[in-house]
Amino acid sequence: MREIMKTKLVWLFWGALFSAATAAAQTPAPLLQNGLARPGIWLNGDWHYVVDPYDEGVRRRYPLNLSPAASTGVVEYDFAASPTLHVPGDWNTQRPELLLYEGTVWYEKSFEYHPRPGWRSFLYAGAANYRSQVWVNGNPLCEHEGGFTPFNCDATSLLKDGANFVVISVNDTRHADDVPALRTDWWNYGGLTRDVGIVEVPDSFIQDYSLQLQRGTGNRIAGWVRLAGAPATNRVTLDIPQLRIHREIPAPDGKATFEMEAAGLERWSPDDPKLYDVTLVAGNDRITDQIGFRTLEVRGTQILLNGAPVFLRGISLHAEAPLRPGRAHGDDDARTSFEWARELGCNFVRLAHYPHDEHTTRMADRMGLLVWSEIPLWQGIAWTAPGVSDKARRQLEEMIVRDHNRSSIIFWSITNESAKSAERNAFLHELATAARSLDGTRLITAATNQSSRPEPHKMVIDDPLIADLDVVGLNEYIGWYDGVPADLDLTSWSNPYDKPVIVSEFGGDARQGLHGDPSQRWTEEYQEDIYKHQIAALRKVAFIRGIAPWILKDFRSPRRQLPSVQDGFNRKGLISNNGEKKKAYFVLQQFYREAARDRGAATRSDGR
Ligand code: GCB
Repeated sequence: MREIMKTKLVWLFWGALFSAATAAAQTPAPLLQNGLARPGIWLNGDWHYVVDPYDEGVRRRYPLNLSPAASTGVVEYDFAASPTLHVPGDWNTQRPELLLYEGTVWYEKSFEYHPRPGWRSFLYAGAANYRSQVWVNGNPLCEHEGGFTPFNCDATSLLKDGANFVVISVNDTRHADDVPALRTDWWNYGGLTRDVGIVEVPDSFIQDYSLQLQRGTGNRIAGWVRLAGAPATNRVTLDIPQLRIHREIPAPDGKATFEMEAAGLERWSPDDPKLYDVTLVAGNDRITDQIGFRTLEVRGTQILLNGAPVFLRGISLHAEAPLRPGRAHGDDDARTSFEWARELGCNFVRLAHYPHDEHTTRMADRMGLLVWSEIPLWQGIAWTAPGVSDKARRQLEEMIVRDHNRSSIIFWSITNESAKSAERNAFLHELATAARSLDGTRLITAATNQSSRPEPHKMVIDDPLIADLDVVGLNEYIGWYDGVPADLDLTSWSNPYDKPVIVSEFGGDARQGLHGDPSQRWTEEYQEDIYKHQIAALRKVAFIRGIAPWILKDFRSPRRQLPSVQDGFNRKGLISNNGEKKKAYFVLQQFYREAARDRGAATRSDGR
């Protein structure tokens, strides 16, 4: 009896100590620019996991990764004997019993590691949906919220030479005051959905940098480099060998700023996605990136890319893996989806409804696709609930910091289809201001579905949010949720704002292989008919600068349950979830061929 009491006391003691340590978990360190290209080790591969629907893992000391055989007390878990999940990857599509699971899953990885003396080691995660907590060798390291952006935490003091282990709990429970909120139209794929690894930098290191063409010039490169860590150096070397640029730049107080003539510079464009190798050296730190240079501006209702008007031949995409079920990640998924988009004739992709992974935006740079990137501030946000604006702001910042050197990205989008209200307008005004102060060089947009109808077939774009935007994204579903395709022939459109408009969504569902009369919903012919009418109607609207129909591929959505038609998928894809093209794909392809022949500058012949 006394022995049992003693054991209980020891466990209580450890429990209290452990909870105190857990409470000490930190917010992540500032994001390292270009973490994917840093030295270190990837921890991708098989991780042991334990499902924890009752959220008992902390109390049961999962972070300590105890071995039941070697422990004196009762230990009711054993990572080493548990099954594995592949990282990166969602848990839903790896185990049938987890398809609909929403809650906590604990991941564990044991590995050999040899820290470099005088260097720092950051635990990096490309994304963990939605909340995650990280422990290294049983010690709390950091926690992160937001399912689509990367984070890194300084683990130098916790990693040992030799055997190490990392435990990460990931919880994807939805809450009304999260971003996104309770309801979306996509699958809530949980887990460590993107790369996880250890990224190494010297004690004094390059934290972040920005290089792009100076506003108003076509060949002057301007930028900055920010240093962090031990203040060992006060200079930065910049090399762009192909432009014969080699500069030593002073970095007083850890920041170097520069601008320089770049004679002979070839500008990045979808037709010629030229990237330059850029190398930065500061003390012992050295990083190389591939960066393109282009100009971007708005003039009235025109968007100018490298000084010339551009028409955006777009398509919307979810980060849904193209050729297998589940969340997309990595170069291969990005390449396949973008090859489909290119074959369709696109020069533009709307990456909906959250930041896609860094492999995707880097692939867009390489393949020459212009990008709309957005945060998941989708319908139904609790605008006034405490903490929501901080959550949105953090995701916006993480998206912009990660990708502010990607020449492909032209739009930061701050919301999708949020209903008008004074609270929403104030919230989004702050967010647009924040986006501009983080990156004053790209255009701020949002997708609105708020139009008014003074007469049945008169559509007037009407949303106070537009005052804060550079470019208007307009979602409309005439022919699907709203009337029938022939209504498009009668619709007149008006834009009271002197700003470019992109039709950021239109479309309708079709089950691939289901054929019938064009009047029969869910058939390929009905969807094809919507596209024919949409294109004919939009050709006539002078202020439209591009379209991004909804959507490239069918995607999983829990609210799409019509048997034999939807079966858990939103069927608005131009390509089925098995990779087969539907008839509407070819209608859009034909339109894009014609638009590209006009050099993409116009949908009509009046020089718009
Ligand atoms: C929309 C949303 C998008 C949905 C789509 C649909 O307006 O922006 O997220 O998936 O409609 O299919 O209903």
